[in-house]
Amino acid sequence: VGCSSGNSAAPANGGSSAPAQTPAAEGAGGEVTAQIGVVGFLSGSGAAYGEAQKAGLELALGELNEANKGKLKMELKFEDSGGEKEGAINAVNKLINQDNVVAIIGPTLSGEMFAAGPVANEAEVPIFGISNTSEGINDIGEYVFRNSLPESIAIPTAMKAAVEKKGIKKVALIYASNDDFSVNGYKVMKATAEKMGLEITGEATFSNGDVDFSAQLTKLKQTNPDALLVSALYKEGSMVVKKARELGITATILGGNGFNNPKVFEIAGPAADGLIVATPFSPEKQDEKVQAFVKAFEAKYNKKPDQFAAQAYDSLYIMSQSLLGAGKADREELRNQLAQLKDFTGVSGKLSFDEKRNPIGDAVVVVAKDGKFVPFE
Ligand code: 1QQ
Repeated sequence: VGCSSGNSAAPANGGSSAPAQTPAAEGAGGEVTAQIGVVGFLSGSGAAYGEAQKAGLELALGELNEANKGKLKMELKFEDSGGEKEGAINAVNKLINQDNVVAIIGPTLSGEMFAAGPVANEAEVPIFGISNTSEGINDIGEYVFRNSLPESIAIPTAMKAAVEKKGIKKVALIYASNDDFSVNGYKVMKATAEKMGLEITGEATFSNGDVDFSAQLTKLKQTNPDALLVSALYKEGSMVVKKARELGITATILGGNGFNNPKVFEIAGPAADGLIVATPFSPEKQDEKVQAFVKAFEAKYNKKPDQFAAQAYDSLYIMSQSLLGAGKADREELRNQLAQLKDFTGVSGKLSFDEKRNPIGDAVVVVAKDGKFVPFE
């Protein structure tokens, strides 16, 4: 890269027999300082995801640094990926090679993790997804973790609930074909529909960045589905929902994780009403921990947290617990501690990892009503 910092990064693939670097030193009085990098979709069409994640992380950081005084001080270094694979790769490289972080949280999109995860994994730096819901994320390697509930769990939960309560028999699908997350969500929707014996009346695609969905939706309307399954990020997804209603599509609309952000109501307006989504987090949940989080979040930001803020918040608690377990800011120790995580209970529910470090957890099904998501019952 032409730039040599005093403190070189971990070897790219274990070629050297030198002991692993300790990215942050133990400070006076035994307090461990840990620099953690964050890669977020902080600008561009999905910036509300990154903003929610940043808010959740900063809230947790304040609470944890207070609680861990004298033992552990975490510092967050935010990098904006712009939602692009290239941006995510550059951010990960910078955090590892220049900032010498002990671990990375993010990036936001599955596609970004597929691109940047291998870079961190090769460098043996733990990388922790907080919103990557696609299949195959953990297959990148041993240093890759996530607490985000995969769509393969969330979507079937939502589809089963919707089919049961709405008597759905025929479905049409529409998705963004140039986004890894949206494509994966579509595959899960289709496989679930087939497994449930639903008839698929039609399929259509669009690209992220598109603003006109009339041709696709007009075609799908003619196939007369009982439900429209939408796999997209919030911007395009919300425009699809709005257009579908404008075109007189009355079918139940069901979406994936991309819809778990309040921007949906801003963009789709009243057309969002009735939209069904599965999420591991609901601010309405009558649970002490959840309500304490919602209250603290509202006090700091003057709005309710969404799913992205919740999983971000939980991730720093997991980092804190694992760093305290490691007793030092060491990448390999931290990785081992993360891998051992069992039965962590956060605001987005109970979390443990399967043998491939995939999160195991439950989804709740929510429905949009008057500008917010409420339990679907
Ligand atoms: C993924 C997602 C997106 C909705 C994150 C914003 O779940 O990319 O996996």
